[in-house]
Amino acid sequence: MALPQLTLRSLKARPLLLPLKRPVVARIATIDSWPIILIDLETEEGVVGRAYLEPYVPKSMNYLVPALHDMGEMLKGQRVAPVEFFRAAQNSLHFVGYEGLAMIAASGLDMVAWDCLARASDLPLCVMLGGSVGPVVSYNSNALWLRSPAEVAAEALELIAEGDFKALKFRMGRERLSDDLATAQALRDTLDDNIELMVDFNQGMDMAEALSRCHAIDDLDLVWIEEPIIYNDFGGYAKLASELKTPLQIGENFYGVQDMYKALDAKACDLVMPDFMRIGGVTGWLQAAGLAAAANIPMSTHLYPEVAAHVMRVTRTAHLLEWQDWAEAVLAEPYQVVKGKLEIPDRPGLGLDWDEEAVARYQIE
Ligand code: SMN
Ligand code: MG
Repeated sequence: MALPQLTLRSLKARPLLLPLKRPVVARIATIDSWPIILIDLETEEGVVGRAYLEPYVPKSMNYLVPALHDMGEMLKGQRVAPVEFFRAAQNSLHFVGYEGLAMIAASGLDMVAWDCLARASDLPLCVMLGGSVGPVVSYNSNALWLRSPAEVAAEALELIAEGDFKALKFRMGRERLSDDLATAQALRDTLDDNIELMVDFNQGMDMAEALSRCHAIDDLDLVWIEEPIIYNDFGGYAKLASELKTPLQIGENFYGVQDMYKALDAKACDLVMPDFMRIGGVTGWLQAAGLAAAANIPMSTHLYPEVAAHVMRVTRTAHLLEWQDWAEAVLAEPYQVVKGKLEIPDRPGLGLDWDEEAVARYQIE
């Protein structure tokens, strides 16, 4: 069988705004609709790669869509090679910085190129990466924002029922510590004893408050405490990590594998959870997975559950996949969760196809 040779013909990026069933309410932001950029990479050979970006801030799509189109133009006529595409995209924006929007666009390009290659090879991405199709242990992160203890407890039962989940993440950072503690108590009172809980502070505190709040929840038997302070204060995180018994989790705001290296070097965390649009797509993830393996640090995922499922199958220290169904409204065949595990469909690539009727409804330009 001939190896697939694929030539980039065009890259199409479409901005959408999807409704969120349960708005994101965190200490630093409220988000009530979810921006998604659908990326289609067309090849001369007829294979079309598909991936998406979810950049939180609707207006960021005004900058990311042209950046993606520009990258497509730059690589027109070239052989589809995700690692080389990622590097070319980064190099092309080197002088305005590797991080931020430049990294997010390059990560989107990377994910769609990997999908394209795997589709052309007729292999699920995880198989192409050297793994196998199978279930991936997940937690449900669809909700449990800063609402009242009773509302959070009721929502938790709904989330468990969405896929027989064994783990949930809830958010802290309410005005008063007593309300955060009451929420944790309401969850323990409501849920079965075997349900594991994580807490995310979404960077909402300064160091003084973080020290006192994290100590106050250090005996709650949490799987982790996530992002109590601003994401890039690795010195602050190192202090917290050295004081707390509960594992400290960061990583959704690592911009590239270098950030993760610096965090590990600073002993800023016990666990890592890179996000695909910031770590550098599949290529960046694989590099980060090598670092995590070398440091023996458990690695969880952030958003992008479909991409996450594939790479977790080849991640040496794979821990927990963060399940969110926020792109589901435009997916032709959403992934399924069974017994708390995300099932990878036996389809080529990432197996993502768009429901074009829904896309037409939610596209914003
Ligand atoms: C989060 C914050 C904002 C949007 C999506 C997700 C959160 C998480 O930090 O870890 O789920
Ligand atoms: Mg988080």
